[in-house]
Amino acid sequence: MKNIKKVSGLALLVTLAVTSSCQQNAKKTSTAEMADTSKKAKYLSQPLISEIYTADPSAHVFNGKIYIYPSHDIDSGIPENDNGDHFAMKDYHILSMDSINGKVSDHGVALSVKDIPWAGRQLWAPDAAFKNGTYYLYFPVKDKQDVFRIGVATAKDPAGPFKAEPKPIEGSYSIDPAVFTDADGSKYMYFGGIWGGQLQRWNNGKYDANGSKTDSQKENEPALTAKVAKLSKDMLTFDGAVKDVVILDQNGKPLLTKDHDKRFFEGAWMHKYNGKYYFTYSTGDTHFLASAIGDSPFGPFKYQGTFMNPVQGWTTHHSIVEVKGKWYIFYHDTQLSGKTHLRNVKVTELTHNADGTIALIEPIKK
Ligand code: FUB
Repeated sequence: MKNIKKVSGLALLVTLAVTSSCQQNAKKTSTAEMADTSKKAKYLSQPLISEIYTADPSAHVFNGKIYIYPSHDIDSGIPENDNGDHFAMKDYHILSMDSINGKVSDHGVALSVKDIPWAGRQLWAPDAAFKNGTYYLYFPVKDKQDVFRIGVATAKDPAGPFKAEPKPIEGSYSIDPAVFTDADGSKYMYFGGIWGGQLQRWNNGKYDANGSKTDSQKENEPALTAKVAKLSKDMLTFDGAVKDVVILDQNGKPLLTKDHDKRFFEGAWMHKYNGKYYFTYSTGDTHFLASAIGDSPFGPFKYQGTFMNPVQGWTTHHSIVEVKGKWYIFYHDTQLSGKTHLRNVKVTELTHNADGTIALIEPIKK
């Protein structure tokens, strides 16, 4: 009995000790959880995946499923600069979801820089399109002379793997291709980006390797702008000339370089709503997403204002897609890493106002 009592006493002590330490742990855990929850609560939406870093999400519905074509961010150790050298991505992973809030699948490597015969470095923001049983992945990458060009790769499955064509698309340059399919099946590619995207170094189809690193020299001139080209029936070439995407202000005058919080920087996208063409883009160094509306895929487009305020991170890059009668915007921020070059993709609903403008999205709750 004595022994039993002793053991019971010891057991009681151990139980008390364990209980109190458990309570402390429980307390700690719940505090940590609360902190985590409150951090999460400040964001409008949560990262779609956290196993790899992803950015620049171009979303499409293929065969009733949502496919996302993002950049795959990696930590290359290259210091940050205005050329964007720190964005040293080497491959693409394609993501898919059965529904907007559904499970996200990562389909693994769909295309690697080492398998693109003409490529040098930096696989940046891609997009995809479908025609006659083939999926086309359009991607910007620097060639072996360190000049951004746009390439195309094909696959029979929307998730790849994709096989790259031996050469870049003739007449293509700069970054961020976005392919829009109109109601009649015609396809148009919007592309271009200033600063690290090199658009300011192109003049009349010629590249100046010693050209400016930014657009800031021409403050009172019409701003540099995105380019648009119709895609040929073969989806591998441009059909006709590359044109400027002209964005006019409320007085019908082109936006100027000094309109830093309005002018095109990079990340073009096109969607059609109620018969109008919505050209949307990033203002880059001022960190907004802006929209301009036109009556033709070639424009001109009338500037409407900004519709997304700055995200956490240097800037965002988006796509807009209709899924089962609702509109969504896919975008990225740096919630997971807190680092400019290690981003994560997200999605949230997008609303068109009664007057046709896009309702303002606040990615960080106030
Ligand atoms: O991901 C690299 C570059 O950053 C993209 O091409 C730009 O749009 C910006 O998101």
